[in-house]
Amino acid sequence: AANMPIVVSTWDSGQISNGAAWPVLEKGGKAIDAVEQAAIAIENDINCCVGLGGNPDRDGRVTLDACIMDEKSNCGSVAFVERIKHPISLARKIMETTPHVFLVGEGAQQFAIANGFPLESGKLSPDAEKAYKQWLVKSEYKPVMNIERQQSHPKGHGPFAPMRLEDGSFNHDTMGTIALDAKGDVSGMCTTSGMGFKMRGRVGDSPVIGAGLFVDNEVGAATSSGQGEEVIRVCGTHLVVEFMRNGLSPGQACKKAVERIVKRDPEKAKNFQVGFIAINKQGEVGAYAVQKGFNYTVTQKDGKGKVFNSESYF
Ligand code: SD4
Repeated sequence: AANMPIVVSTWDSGQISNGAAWPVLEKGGKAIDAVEQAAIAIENDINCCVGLGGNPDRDGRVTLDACIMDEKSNCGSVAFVERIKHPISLARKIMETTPHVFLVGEGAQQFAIANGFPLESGKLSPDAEKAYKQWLVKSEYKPVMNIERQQSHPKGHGPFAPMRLEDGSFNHDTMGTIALDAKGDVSGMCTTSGMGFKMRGRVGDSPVIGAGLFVDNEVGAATSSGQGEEVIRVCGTHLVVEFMRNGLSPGQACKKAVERIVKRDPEKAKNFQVGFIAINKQGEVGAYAVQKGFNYTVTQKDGKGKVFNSESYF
């Protein structure tokens, strides 16, 4: 029998998002509602990499990317959206009330306001303010490739620099959540403030259907974290789901997708991180990453989130 309901999120901060998703799933609720709650919880949390408290772009402005996808392949995305607290709910609103999938920037914000989403202040969180000031000191404002290549994430995140906490550690990253509900339906979400100190207007994989998130209710779902450009190139999560369709387990599928990414430029791959997580319709879970340090959180049965370390290529 299938192992359901079950919810899986990227990183150990998946405890927060799974913790909000589980009560929905436990009551027999829908996966799409569970993943939206997962996103809302992590967007409310003040951290480096998701929501309005996240790290800003080089101009000092926080710009958010998010997407959501349900069991009928309905999907909604927002990118480069400012001053809206819950981009995931905005993505869902686009999915449910417009003929479109993707709204960006000012247009996305305008749609949000028209639909009653409050316009937030745009002020950086104290941690993000500090991180931005630090970044300004060390970093020349020169929008060239790889300017960030000066500090690498202890978790193997790669050349971009997430925010350092008081104790010297880093808090978490892009949150992707995929869930299988009691009825056997799959949905997913992905939400992020993107790479810290990115070029203004830069959009990563997270809001791109088939890159940061893909759901196919015949097969399963996958989501990703890490250097978005590398994921977009191979339509990473779509690739993972197609590998599962062809018979691979979630873990094998994630591994094959990572190998595809590394193969393109093995030297370059030594210096970036990409991690995938996936579930199939049986409720089996898998993950794989380019670098060590990627982890993910699984919640099922007893409702307690369990953190697993992903295997990696290097
Ligand atoms: C991006 N994939 O914007 C995101 C960043 C990320 O953990 O995953 N950070 O490319």
